[in-house]
Amino acid sequence: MFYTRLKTIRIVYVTAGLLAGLFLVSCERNKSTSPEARQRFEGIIPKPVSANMTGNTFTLTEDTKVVTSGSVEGVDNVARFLIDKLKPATGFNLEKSSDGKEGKNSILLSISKDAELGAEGYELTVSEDQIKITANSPVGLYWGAQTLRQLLPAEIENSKSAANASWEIATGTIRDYPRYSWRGSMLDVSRHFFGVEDVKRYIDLISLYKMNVLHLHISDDQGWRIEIKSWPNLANIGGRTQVGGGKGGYYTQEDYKEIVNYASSRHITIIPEIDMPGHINAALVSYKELNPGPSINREPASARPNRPVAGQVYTGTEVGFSTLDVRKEVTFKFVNDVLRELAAITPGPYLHIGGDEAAVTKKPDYIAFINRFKDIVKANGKRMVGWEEIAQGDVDSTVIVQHWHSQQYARMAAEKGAKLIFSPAQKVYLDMQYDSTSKLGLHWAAYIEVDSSYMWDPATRVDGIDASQILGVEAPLWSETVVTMDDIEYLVFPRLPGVAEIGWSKSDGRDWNEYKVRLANQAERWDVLDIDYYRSPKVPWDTSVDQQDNKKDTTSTASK
Ligand code: NGO
Repeated sequence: MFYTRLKTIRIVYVTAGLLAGLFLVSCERNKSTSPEARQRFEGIIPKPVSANMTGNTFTLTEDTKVVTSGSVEGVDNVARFLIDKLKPATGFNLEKSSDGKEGKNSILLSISKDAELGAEGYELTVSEDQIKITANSPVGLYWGAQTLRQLLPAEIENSKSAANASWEIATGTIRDYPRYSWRGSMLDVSRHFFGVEDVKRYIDLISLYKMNVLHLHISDDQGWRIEIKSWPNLANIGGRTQVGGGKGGYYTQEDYKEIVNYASSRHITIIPEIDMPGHINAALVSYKELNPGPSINREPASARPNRPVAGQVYTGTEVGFSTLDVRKEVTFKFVNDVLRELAAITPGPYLHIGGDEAAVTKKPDYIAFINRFKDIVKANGKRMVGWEEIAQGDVDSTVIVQHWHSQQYARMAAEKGAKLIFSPAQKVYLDMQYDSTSKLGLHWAAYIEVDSSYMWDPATRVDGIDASQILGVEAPLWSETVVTMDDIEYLVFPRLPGVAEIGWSKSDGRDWNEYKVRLANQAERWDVLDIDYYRSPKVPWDTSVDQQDNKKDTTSTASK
């Protein structure tokens, strides 16, 4: 009797214990979405096509596995990228498996067929015990992985030491694909030189916002920045200095290949620009025979004492004083050799020939130049890209014209059937000052605050251009006033994520007042990434849940 009662009590206890345990387990599994995880899910930049939360939480742990399925080349690289990105901050060395099994506590990457997602889109589904990213291609999976980064707490960006955070992600589904195929930025490494490590950091920063093009402006009046083996003085002499007279520098072809490979691992295409026939002084300094004959040098230098003299080392910032000579055959030997060597180390399909501000090139000569450049680029198996002035030449649907200043040239390019990319200086020149007090930058086009750089649309910017001719957007950073990586970051952030959103997200419903809150929430990520951003008064920086809860000191800036 006594024994039976004891047994009953024990059964009751055990059952109660089991039930309590089950309850706890189910509570843990059904942990509702925290305000922070919700804010991250709703705050993704660029804004996804659709994002719906289901109210629970997935927690990344050291036992989470990254699983790939299918044998498409490149999927494994995305898995590796994700594991490497998550490791420093979490301290987890996540196991990778390629058996495609959708186990519990896993991140599954798989290739699917989903026409709506197109070449770069992805679907990301988060449930309590699994994350699944599907896409038609590795690049789509990669953008899905970038979204996943933004869904995790900002501390995930700590690349130096393990951070103390609970790695929670809101459950739900995101379906996403870009509006434009060309979403880029340009870095001017000629006016001031930036080395390989700086360029890699720049690649990582633009990639976080799903940009897929990096245009490198590698030659200008002040400096030639790429080794050309058949014309060695270009780099050896032409690369010796920069604006302000600093020591300059150049990329060896091996350096350049390293940049190209790094970019390609981030699904970014490098577009090299040799600016011709103007902006060519560094080459004229390197090889005297490239200097124009007497018919071009119309004015003696004494007639314009304050203007730079072509053919002499130049460390100022004036433009439009140098040109190649269309009548010299050596000019075309030079152009052929340079573009041939560059094409050979550039896997991307484009070569940019510049073409802007050739103020001392006679118009018929200019047109003859552009037409010959086009043939040379084509003969090297590439597509020609050039600044909008090239619309004066025989541009056709194989040519890409980069609009920066003149609506007339943009329309001329469109009428001739060319494709266009949009870099309107008044909106997306990242070298423009934010306002008259900005510590860096120029203002010839405009002062561009963050709201202004976000509030425009490529489809309506220039009348009379068919939407099908617009490939996308590119935000250039010219470096006349930009000397260090911190300088780059100050001008680029917080404007660049907005340009990325203009390129990626649909325009319906795009609204500054909604966007500025998402932008503000990125700031804690930038702090962890050590980005020296400009704390614009237009952005409500203290809207993050964390900052509201803890009443953090919002007066301290991110300045290093
Ligand atoms: C212009 C000019 C560049 C300057 C830049 C400064 C173009 C296409 N050409 O843009 O040489 O560096 O402005 O904002």
